[in-house]
Amino acid sequence: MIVRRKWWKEEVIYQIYPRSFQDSTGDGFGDIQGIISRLDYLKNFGVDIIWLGPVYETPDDDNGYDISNYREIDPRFGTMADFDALLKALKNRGMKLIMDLVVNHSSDEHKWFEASRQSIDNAYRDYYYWRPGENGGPPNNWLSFFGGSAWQYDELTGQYYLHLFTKKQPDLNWENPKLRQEIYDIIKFWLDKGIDGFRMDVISLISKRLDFKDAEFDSFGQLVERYYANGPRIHDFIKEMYDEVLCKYDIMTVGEGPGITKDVGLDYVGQDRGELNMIFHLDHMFLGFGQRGRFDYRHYDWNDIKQIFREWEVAMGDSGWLSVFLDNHDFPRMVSRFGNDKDYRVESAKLLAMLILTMRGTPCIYQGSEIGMTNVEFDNISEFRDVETLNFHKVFLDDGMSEEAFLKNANLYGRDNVRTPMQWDASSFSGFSNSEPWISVNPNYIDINVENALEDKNSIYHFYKDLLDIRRENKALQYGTWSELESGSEDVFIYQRSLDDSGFVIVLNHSDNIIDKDFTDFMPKTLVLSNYDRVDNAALQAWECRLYKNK
Ligand code: ISL
Repeated sequence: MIVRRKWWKEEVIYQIYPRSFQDSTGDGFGDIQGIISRLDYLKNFGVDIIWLGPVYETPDDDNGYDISNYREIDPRFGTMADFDALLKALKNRGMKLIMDLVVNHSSDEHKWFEASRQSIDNAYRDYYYWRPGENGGPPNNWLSFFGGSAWQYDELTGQYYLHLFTKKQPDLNWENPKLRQEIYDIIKFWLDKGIDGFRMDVISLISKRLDFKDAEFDSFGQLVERYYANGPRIHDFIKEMYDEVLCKYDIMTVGEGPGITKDVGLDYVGQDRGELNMIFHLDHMFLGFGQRGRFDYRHYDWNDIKQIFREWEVAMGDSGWLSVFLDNHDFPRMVSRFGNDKDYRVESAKLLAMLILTMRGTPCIYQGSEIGMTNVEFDNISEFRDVETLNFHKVFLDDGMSEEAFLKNANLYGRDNVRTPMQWDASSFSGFSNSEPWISVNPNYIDINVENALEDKNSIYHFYKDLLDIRRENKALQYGTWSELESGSEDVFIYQRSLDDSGFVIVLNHSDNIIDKDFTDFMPKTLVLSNYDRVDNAALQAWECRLYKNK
């Protein structure tokens, strides 16, 4: 099979987390005008597609992933005129915009839900999942992603509603055709404005197993995979959305979702299925999650990471497509998690950059990773903002975990690690804002910031920029086949990308160890890029990465 050529396979995505990117009004909260003021930075960096996190009207229980009006911009981010200006400013620069589509659930303050809860026979009742209790408790034993039961009792009608996330995020009932039409209209509204596609939040969860049987599971991950994800009508719904609206535009879609395993991945993105263009699978993101999730750490190592990359490569074959990423707004900073942010921050951040920009798939770079931003360390629970961390703080402490142990886990794996303000310069509040931000700036902003990175020719930023240039100019890095080469060392990952007679070999020493081994005899001649000034053919330095080209 020939891999089809598409613009979204050739370009690179940059994820903006709006509240933490740039504040323009001085309220400590990032906004759309702030983003506009930084577009030249992004254009010059060399990314093509901006993924804008949710900026819709929201009560903000889960940082905008709880939407109360899908056709309005939340005033904290600006106005619709600001949004239109952003879109125009991007187009003027030859860049594209994709938005978050959050339609597994709405906010409980959405007018649909407000009507739905009024009475059992309300016209909107069936837009959500309402069920009577069982034996004086919730309808079944399902758990919410953010702690506690997935059902909330509502006194008004004496029934429970389903919420896989917080109780302020009731799940929408996709079985209802009227609801589906409303969603397609919302999609049309934004596409008609000229946006270039969507990142679809937890799209794997929109079809429910309607018997709502009690679940049997050993871990939260298993509960999601067996009972929440890939429900019986998932592909009917996605296909219908494609046929009714998506197929009419030249856009890209990327589906996010827990429970999209390598065995079912192609069902979402096989090139002739008429569903989605690519997925963000989360297998590598869930590494380290124990039975009870992210605050219950379980050991893993680089062999697990590599195995996931290999397996997905095979699973996608020539028909499917992935977006390749190592962090986003839900998981720790990649250099802190997969690199060594203490002794080899610069080297390991560059190695991780080389990995995401040379694997097969559309790379997605999360804001700040291009300057090697790290996890933050908070000493007190009052400094955390994320509803997931705050809810689980209560759950784990009630179950006997110590405050200290919980904080350790939250600092390791909590989502606030990636949500601290963008570090632009060494001025107060890191140039993000001129007043106290909604979440503290990471104190390392004095050293780690964009201004320093732009000045230093050896910075992580410039390394990314070089990789972006190389990827843009070489079709082999976009469409080339992927195959692994035997490295003979468990600390070294070697693979090649080939297209026609052009090819690259990538060598990554993902460890603190020096590897005394000569890899050059089976390497192509030209070393294109490395993260060390001097390359020693007889050894690989700690976190050394090299990109060779055959011509
Ligand atoms: O972060 C997680 C919980 O531990 C993930 O499982 C996460 O919930 C999952 O990746 C889905 O994330 C998306 O939907 C959530 C929202 O909180 C996340 O920010 C979003 O990316 C609910 O809308």
